[in-house]
Amino acid sequence: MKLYELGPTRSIRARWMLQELGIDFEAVPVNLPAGEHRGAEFRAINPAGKIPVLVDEGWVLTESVAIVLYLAEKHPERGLLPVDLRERADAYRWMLFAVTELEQPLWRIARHTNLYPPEERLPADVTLAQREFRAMAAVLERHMSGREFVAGDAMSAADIIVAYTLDWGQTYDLLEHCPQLRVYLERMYARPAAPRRIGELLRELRAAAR
Ligand SMILES: N[C@@H](CCC(=O)N[C@@H](CS)C(=O)NCC(=O)O)C(=O)O
Repeated sequence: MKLYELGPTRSIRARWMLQELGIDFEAVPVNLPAGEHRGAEFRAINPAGKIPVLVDEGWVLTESVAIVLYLAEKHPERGLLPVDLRERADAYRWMLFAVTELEQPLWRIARHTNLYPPEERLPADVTLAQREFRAMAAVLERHMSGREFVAGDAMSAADIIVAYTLDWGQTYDLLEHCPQLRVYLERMYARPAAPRRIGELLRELRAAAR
């Protein structure tokens, strides 16, 4: 298998699942700061020009959550998706909550503080997005009361999606009001198969760009 990735990006979700499953894979770095993802060669693999991309025996899959689910379903014996219908539905619920309610405000913050050209950035949207992220994180904080994992009583694909997204929120200091989420995050990233933290990888990427 091949994973097109770059340090702190959403490709971490795919890497994390591969590492949890102990699957050997070829990591193909995509230099986003240099615009490699906009070139014809990469667009032939993913017309959206985004990472992660997984290639499994020549078959291409994009979208980080789809990749994580594909890998979990390809290895049912590893139990990374609950078998019970309602527990599985709960896992889907929190994955979708993470990518819609939590990730979208984070993506707005990233674009309006860093990614858009300075003249296109809207500082007012950063304030709104911070407020929306905090409100939705508080919902998850209440859900996690007394729980070790997001769905069911074992680690699942949902924990990978949620923990990565919370780590992203923490890089913007948006989890001060969520002590249980901070403990959960540390526990998830203490797993032997956990990837490196976004903050550390971002610092490395910025230092390399200087
Ligand atoms: N919904 C996609 C989002 C992928 C995405 O936006 N990846 C970013 C890095 S985190 C990217 O490749 N950005 C390049 C660009 O938008 O130009 C997923 O979850 O895989």
